[in-house]
Amino acid sequence: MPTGALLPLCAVACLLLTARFATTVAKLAQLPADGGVPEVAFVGRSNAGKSSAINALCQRRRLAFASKTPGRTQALNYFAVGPEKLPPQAYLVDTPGYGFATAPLEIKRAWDGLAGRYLTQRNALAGVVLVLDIRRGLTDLDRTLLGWVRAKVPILALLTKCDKLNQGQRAAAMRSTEAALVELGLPNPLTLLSFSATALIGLEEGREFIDQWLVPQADGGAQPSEAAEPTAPQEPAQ
Ligand SMILES: Nc1nc2c(ncn2[C@@H]2O[C@H](COP(=O)(O)OP(=O)(O)OP(=O)(O)O)[C@@H](O)[C@H]2O)c(=O)[nH]1
Ligand SMILES: [Mg+2]
Repeated sequence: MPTGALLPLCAVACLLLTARFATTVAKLAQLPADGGVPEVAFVGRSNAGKSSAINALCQRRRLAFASKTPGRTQALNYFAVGPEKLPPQAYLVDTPGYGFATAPLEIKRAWDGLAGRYLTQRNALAGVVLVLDIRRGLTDLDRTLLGWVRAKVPILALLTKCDKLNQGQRAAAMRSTEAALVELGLPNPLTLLSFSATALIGLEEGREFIDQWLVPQADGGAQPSEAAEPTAPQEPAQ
């Protein structure tokens, strides 16, 4: 294995730049075999910017489908990374957004029956990217979701759309979101990153984190779930 100070950055860029669409999973039975290929799931509220973040990190305009209409991503969309002619080295997984108040029943079912179970049960899950609109911060729906992520699975909180705030506002939003996350007392390794898919902010750092997760762990990764069965996150009563 060659060594050198520049190698990690190159390896990161090369890996995510190979991303291509792999499959859409509408039912748990359609999931790829849980055979040690690491997966990184992008989760977050509807319209938070999950699909846009995947596109920006992979430097592709329309790899994941981004839309102004909340709730467009309704299934698990798998993107393979690694050399094209070989079996996938890892997957990025775009998940349905939650919290879209007028979402049709199928979207709520997707979280009950598909995405929630995927998150709690998937052995291959090597990391979770929690996409938060930096102007909104952590919501109760995000807290519910974080409770489903097994303790060993690291979390990257991507505070996206930071182009909408000035430097001072960004710093304040980062501080308050960090405090809200710390207050949860999660056992998971946790990192926050200020990000913008449109202004291309935080891309290298984000890629570096995700790249670490995409290399299979010697200990076989996360253990089988002991988490409770999920129920779809609901809007808290105000
Ligand atoms: N200004 C700005 N807009 C963004 C950014 N990221 C996403 N958007 C916009 O936010 C809207 C939603 O983005 P998506 O990436 O589709 O969000 P999503 O989380 O995948 O949405 P669902 O699939 O519906 O849950 C789109 O209009 C994007 O153009 C960003 O970093 N900055
Ligand atoms: Mg989407």
